[in-house]
Amino acid sequence: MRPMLNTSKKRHRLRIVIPAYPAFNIYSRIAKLTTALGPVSVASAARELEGWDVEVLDENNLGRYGPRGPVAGADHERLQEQRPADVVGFYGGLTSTIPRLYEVARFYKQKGVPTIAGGQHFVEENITEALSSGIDYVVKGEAEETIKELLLAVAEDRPADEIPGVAFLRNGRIVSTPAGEPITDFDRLPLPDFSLVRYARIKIYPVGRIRGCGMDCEFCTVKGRPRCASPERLLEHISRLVETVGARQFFIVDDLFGQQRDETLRLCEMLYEYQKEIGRRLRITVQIRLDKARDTELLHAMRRAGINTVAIGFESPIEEELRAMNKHIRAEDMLALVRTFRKNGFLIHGMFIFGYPMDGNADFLMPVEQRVKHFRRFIRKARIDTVQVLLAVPLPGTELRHRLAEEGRIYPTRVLGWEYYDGSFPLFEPDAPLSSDELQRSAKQIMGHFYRFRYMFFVALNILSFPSILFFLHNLHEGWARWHRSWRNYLIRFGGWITIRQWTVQVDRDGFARKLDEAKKQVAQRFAKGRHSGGEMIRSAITTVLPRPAARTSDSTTPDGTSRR
Ligand code: B12
Ligand code: SF4
Repeated sequence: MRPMLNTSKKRHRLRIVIPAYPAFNIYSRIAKLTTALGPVSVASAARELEGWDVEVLDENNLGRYGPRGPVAGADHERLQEQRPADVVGFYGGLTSTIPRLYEVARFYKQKGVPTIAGGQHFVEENITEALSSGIDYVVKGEAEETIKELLLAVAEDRPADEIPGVAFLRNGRIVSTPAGEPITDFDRLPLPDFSLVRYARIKIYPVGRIRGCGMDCEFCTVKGRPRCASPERLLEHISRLVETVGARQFFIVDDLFGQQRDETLRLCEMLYEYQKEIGRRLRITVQIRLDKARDTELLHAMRRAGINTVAIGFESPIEEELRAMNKHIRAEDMLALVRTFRKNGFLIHGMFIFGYPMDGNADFLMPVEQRVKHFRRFIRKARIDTVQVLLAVPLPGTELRHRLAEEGRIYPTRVLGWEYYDGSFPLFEPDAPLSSDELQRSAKQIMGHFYRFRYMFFVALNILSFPSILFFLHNLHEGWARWHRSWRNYLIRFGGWITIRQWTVQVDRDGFARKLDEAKKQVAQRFAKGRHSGGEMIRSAITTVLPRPAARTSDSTTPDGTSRR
């Protein structure tokens, strides 16, 4: 039976839920200061439909008034009493939040509310799982157009067969329609409206201009030819946020800033002129490839535009690993390139992957201690301001996941569920001579060396040394910039130490070590049975494993926010 709406109502309400992170992790703090752009874009498009009210509920950012559950997430029971939703959408952009997403979806489905999910987790191989976990419709890919057609179909009790890029069940069988064309004319879409995110207190606004990335890194889910909106549209979005809600900080979420070079230069100039006009500096973060350091004109334009932080995926200082990732950069060039960013005054956030798995045929053996040394030496020499060292995540839909599954190395998701897919946990059998415990310990060790308690004293010393900026009387701006950079970095490094401690306590409590042992045992048994040949192995690791809620959601929360642990 098709899920139906109450047709006697004059207006309907769509609520889009951004599910809570499964546990405290290094992004938990930032999640309280921002929100996700994708669901806001979808909500803004849906609001154009006549007769629909739309809201977004970010469980990671409930602000002061959000109805919290006793432990984490929102209290959906209360929300449904106060302001019943007629359809509920779910943001499945982060695989680690999927168990929570399914729990909340089941809650709404039990109440007879139709549920729709979208986001990067929902690739073909996960559709069966979604449709048996409380989701009525899965939207594959971009949803600004699809959501409107789907809501109309649900409201009019029409089948969704004609709508491109959706999947649903009919008589127990999956109907999956072919994907629609990727969006290229962004001017047709409304600007994402963050006022739809009820309760959230947003300090860092995610905005974007380009979707897709021309590169092809093995571990990444972002694929496809880049498609660009105009610089005018992005400036309009930024200026609207500055002028209506006093926004000052922005994260341009484009995966590779600087694509479409001439238009990027034009955007930078427009941003510069705008800030001059309003007499305020904005703080903008972008994600960029290291090799853009070779483009001096671009770097200058970026600085003038108020881009003060660059997030760079260095991934690894080890040549063989870069090759396996398909990263198209040479380890020996990396130090010189990162120094160029630094010299140009950018704050640098370095993103690394520790212990990247080689192709089965690769003949590369490096002991863990040596790897740690490589990483530490590189981070020190590059003088990166902040770092994240994560483990490789075999994300659904990536070549990495397919390769590892084919080699029979992925730990079963029944034991180590999606909630562990946030980069902090080993999720597959690593290359010899590494072990998964070592891998996790070593990544933490590199982070632990960077973020230390002693930086608290450095913060204090830094405050005392403030008058030293007078040595820069000839250039007070430069003096202030230097002082501020070290003060900020020490503070973050001390804060990072607290984060790592909190994370460690939580992981110990969760009993991850026990689950990891079980997962390793199961992979070893598979090998012993010789089941790792070809297709069968791929199926057992990739294809949807129908969820068993109790095992899956052991460390997440119930829809009313109470802990299951
Ligand atoms: C900004 C960002 C972050 C931010 C905020 C994340 C957030 N969104 O809440 C921060 C810095 C916190 C972050 C952290 C991490 N991130 Co991140 N991040 C991004 C980034 C760069 C941009 C997201 C974005 O705004 N996209 C633009 C919007 C318009 O696209 P979209 O979100 O896909 O939305 C469209 C559709 O998906 C769909 N849709 C979206 N919502 C909904 C809702 C409904 C109801 C429907 C029907 C459809 C729908 O329609 C939208 C519009 O067309 C993406 C890369 C990317 N290009 O998407 C990675 C990405 C989302 N991150 C990723 C990852 C892996 C991580 C980390 C684990 C770190 C890491 N190892 O890289 C952590 C996760 C922390 C955790 N708790 O698990 C992966 C996620 C893949 C996955 N399956 O999980 C991505 C895709 C990048 C990648 N390398 O592949 N990230
Ligand atoms: S990791 Fe970055 S550069 Fe590589 S494919 Fe993904 S978005 Fe593009």
